[in-house]
Amino acid sequence: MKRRGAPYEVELVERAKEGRVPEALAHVNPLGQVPALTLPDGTIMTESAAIALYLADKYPQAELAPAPNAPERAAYLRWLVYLAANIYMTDLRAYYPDRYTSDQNGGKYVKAAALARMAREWEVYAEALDDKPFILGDRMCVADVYAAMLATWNLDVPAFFKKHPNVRAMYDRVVAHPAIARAWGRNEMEDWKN
Ligand SMILES: N[C@@H](CCC(=O)N[C@@H](CS)C(=O)NCC(=O)O)C(=O)O
Repeated sequence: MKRRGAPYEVELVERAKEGRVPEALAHVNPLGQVPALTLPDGTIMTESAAIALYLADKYPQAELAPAPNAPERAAYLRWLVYLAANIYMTDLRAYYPDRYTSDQNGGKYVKAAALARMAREWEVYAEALDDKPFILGDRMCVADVYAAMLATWNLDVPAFFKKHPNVRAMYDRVVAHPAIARAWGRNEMEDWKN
């Protein structure tokens, strides 16, 4: 049988307290953010989208990315970066609004604007997904895994899935993948099954 998995170790870290980087993370990511990946030669990678792109290319046998010359490659890069550069960043403004204003009372406005923006960004993604099983068509790629993760960060996930049943259907397909199910389980991700 073709070996798809690659060995890895998971290290869980404490969440950062506002303004304080947890010690375990300080030498790995000066911003105190997860995820971070340490490669066998000690190289440290941060930035979730870069890590996803790197791993998918490094382990092509997992078939989680179209090959560099495949016609779907442009859409693959576009949507993965779209998620990381837009929805993820808007999520951060919704979750950490006070970081994005120097006005003591400004957080609630940052959050409200972030939620409106996020709704629009998801509409664009849902429209691109359309009635396809995954963003590129029939085959899952790491952009789908990334989108499924971000879907669970909506403040009201059931309402979000109700509004975007096609994103929900994609989410269900992603979490049915055995490796994703394992990771979701380890992270104690809530089960959004009906
Ligand atoms: N651009 C980074 C953002 C990472 C990020 O914001 N991670 C959050 C968890 S979702 C975090 O560690 N937050 C703690 C903090 O910023 O203090 C990436 O894509 O990896």
